[in-house]
Amino acid sequence: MTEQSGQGPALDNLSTESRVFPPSAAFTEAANVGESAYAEADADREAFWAEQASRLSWDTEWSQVLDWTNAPFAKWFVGGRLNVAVNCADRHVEAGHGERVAIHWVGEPGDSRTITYAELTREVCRTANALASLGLVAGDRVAIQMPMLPEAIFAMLACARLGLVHSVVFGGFSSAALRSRIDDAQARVLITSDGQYRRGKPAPMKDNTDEATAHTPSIEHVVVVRRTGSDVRWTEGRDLWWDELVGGQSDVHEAEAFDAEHPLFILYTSGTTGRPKGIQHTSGGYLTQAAYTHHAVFDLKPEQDVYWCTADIGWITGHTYIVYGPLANGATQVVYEGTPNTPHEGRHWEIIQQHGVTIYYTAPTLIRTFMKWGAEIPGRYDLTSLRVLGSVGEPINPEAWIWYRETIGAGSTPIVDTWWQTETGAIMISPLPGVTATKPGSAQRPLPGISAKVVNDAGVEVPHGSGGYLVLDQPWPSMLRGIWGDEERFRDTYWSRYAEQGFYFAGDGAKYDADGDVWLLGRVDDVMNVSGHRISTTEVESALVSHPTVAEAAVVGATDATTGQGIVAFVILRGSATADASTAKTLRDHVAAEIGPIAKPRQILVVNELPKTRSGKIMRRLLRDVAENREVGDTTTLADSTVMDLISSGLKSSA
Ligand code: 6R9
Repeated sequence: MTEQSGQGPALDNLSTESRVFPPSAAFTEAANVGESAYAEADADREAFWAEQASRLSWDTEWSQVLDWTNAPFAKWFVGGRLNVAVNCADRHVEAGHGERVAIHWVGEPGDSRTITYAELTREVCRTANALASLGLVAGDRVAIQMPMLPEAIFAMLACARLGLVHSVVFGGFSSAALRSRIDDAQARVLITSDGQYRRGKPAPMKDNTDEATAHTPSIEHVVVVRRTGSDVRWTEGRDLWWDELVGGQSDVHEAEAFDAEHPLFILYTSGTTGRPKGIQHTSGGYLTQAAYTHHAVFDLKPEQDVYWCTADIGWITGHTYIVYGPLANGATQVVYEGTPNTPHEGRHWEIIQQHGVTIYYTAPTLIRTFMKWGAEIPGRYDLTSLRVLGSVGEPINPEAWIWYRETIGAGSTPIVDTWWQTETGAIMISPLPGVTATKPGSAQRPLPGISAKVVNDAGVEVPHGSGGYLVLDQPWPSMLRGIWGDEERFRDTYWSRYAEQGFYFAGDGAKYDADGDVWLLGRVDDVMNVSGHRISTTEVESALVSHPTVAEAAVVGATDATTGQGIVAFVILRGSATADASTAKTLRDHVAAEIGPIAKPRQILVVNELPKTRSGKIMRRLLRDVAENREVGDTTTLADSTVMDLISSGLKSSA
């Protein structure tokens, strides 16, 4: 493989990892999905997905499973019609499970709420009636910026029920980030809350959305959930309290069926340029793969399991594995509002003990944080209910994987390391807990019905034992249907690299081990992965240069023991500006205000020069060497080969 320009962490220990953990005979015996699923799907992929689509309730059967004639724009379950919200709520009540708990909601301050499928259905109907009363019609966009409250889930499902397209914006994103997302999607309504509980304290939320909506003419109404009771500014006529708007509505709503390809949501994610991409997902295929993967990968038994995914609904993991997958499957799940160390570092284990959680799905960055806090903390709780553990968001290092299995999983629970993306909509590569002999650090094998390959620059599959780029060589039901308003960018980003072969380019480096299992090696583009959050280097660079003292900036993701990668910024100040003790803090705060606190650089280094190629491209690879305290690599393509010496010596003298 040619040199990677990428940000991928060097997972050196991966190449020597050889431990294997097969499932117990008892687990295999009772598992939802067995080995035969792979062969069945390989024999007839479309028939396999048609069978999975039959888990859902359709108003009209499809006439064709897949139409790929207009590739890369797929149509799945052509002509089929369904209502996504009915599939996630009403139908479970109709099947006699109205009293089953859908959501054990746990508030950060200790309050809680138990919501059955019958109540969920009524709440979604009320919310749908409320949104319809605002004049919203199928196809309109609704922005949602909210903490992890039940109302966020009601709002998403109410949109789905009405055929409205939701765009959930992570609660930690700044007003500027929210504003650009609202503008791009031309959202008519924004749903938010007065505030949120964060680390034991109420924090404002509506202040942030007010700053955004001061400049978003498309927004007609802002619907505000009361959470913290804090004071908010109020725009008469535009702003509406949720309880007043929704509270008085009927809890009956006749749902209309929508086409399988009706848009369900847009979710913005970072790309290699400063402008986030609005990833578009549709209804029938997305829900089919969300439900199937949740059933297969987590071995969900809706009658017995208590499932908990710790993601935020602002990310794709929250969309697919809190809202759509689990609720389509009639699961009982925990939804937790707050941070893992409020009021103490055992909060997650306390919740698992209290609710008897059986399936726990989290991110490597959090596992590493738990490791830092110490094994004695989970040791104080009864975690014996756990039977499947999941990981998502970034490659998991074998050390964290083993700790997770030993300390949280009593040395016996299968771990499913799930590789997927906002764009793929649902899990693509993962062990199956009743089938796969798992290997710490490897996502291993594409799921039944999914095809992925590791290829070289020419698009030729690499032999076992070698590395290259991960591609998806067959369409899949929950694949993105485009980038909102930008067809060209969709083709360019994902389909141009291997246009001849028609492969989807995932942007990740990967390798096969000797057995042909897949190991993910991190991004190969200028996208960083900080605590499982995708942030583009360009995005942070443009935030930095928007500060009046900054002339130029280069940002790299440096390996970080806890967050996977940490953001390190190299900045050149403008002529008149001089660096002093407060420079780094000022710039870090500026980035937080421009993008959000998650994008704050871990380190800001003021330099006089940046390493560039003759064509003017910043050589981030060299800056990463500096950021990771390594010997600086090959500098022969630099326009000025002395630049790195200047940077390195400048940093040493200022350290
Ligand atoms: C679901 C989600 C996608 C990027 C992806 C890859 C990284 C996610 C991973 C993983 C290795 C895993 N990634 N899961 N890398 N092993 N199990 O995280 O979506 O936020 O769009 O990020 O995350 O680099 O390309 P998204």
